[in-house]
Amino acid sequence: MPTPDLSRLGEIRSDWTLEEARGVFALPFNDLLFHAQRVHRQNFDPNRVQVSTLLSIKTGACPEDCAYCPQSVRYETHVGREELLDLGDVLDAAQAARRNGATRFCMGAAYRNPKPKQLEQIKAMVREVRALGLETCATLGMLTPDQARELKDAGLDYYNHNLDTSEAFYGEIITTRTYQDRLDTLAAVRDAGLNVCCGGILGMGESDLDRVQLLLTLATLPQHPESVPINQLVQVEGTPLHGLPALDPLDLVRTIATARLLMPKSYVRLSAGRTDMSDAVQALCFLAGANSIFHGEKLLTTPNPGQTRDEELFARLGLRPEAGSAAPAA
Ligand code: SAM
Ligand code: DTB
Ligand code: SF4
Repeated sequence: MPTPDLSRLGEIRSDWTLEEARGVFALPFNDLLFHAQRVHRQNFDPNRVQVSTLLSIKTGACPEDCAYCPQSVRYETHVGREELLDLGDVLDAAQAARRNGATRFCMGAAYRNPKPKQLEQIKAMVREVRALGLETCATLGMLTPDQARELKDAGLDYYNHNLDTSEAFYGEIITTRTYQDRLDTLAAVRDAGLNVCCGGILGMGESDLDRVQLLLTLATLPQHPESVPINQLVQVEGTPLHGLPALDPLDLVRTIATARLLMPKSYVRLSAGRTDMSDAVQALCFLAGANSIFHGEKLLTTPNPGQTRDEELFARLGLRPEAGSAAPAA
């Protein structure tokens, strides 16, 4: 594997080649972490972590067949079918998130794509959550350009839509929508002026090359996503991916460091899977350039470490939550 030009690490580029990205990923571990931390410090306060809270506003019975997902209607899991939450319940959760120090509130729905009536209800949620002084994020499946613009007009700050893995491995995981469908939604979101949150999942049986190719696809978009969630697969009984060998934590760290180097100014979120990670692994992820997490007891339908464990982790590492950028409530 040729060594990449180390003097160029830190540049914001959308013209990375596969050879270069593979070279970064394959650097000796200490070199990789050194450069990732160096570039991280050029762009961010190394001791600040952005904190978001997730709420599942529509749970279960999703028509898609994503092999990792407990919410697919095709798999028998602990997740039942629920209706779209009422505005009042969403606002209660948003207020609690704000009290607990979150600066961004992300609303997730188990949809293939939102229908017009659902979008109207969700726009009202976005408006009201933003009025609380929280940044808003939504993940609702595929969007048309018009829907993306409507959400932007309602005050949405971020839209999360993951590529999940490389184009080559994608067909092993999802058959009900294409990689191009996902790229089209990302383009609609970007064109509407929304911030893009896009990443993937590790531990689904993908190779190192798949990991590099996912990051390369993200890093060669016309503009890097502002936020790149790296999820470790949460294995849920009843889903096809339950029972796979556990991810090697050093592969997770390596992937995060590569994301930091390919997309120096993007927030890299250590997303799902933290309940299965030791403090030491999470510390290495932060050293590698991760600077955002979800906090709270629950992700969408699976457990997350919770307030106490995260406060202890932050105290042990001298980390502090980042202040929010949304306008305070009038
Ligand atoms: N239904 C919408 C969609 O798929 O775009 C939005 C919600 S979906 C649950 C959001 C993301 O959560 C997925 O793209 C996937 O990356 C992640 N995810 C879902 N189940 C997961 C699991 N078991 N482990 C890790 N990440 C998971
Ligand atoms: C993302 O990349 N990870 C979050 C968020 N975006 C929506 C979701 C993780 C879901 C984990 C499985 C669950 O709790 O259902
Ligand atoms: Fe549905 Fe999203 Fe789960 Fe796929 S990841 S099954 S689209 S909720």
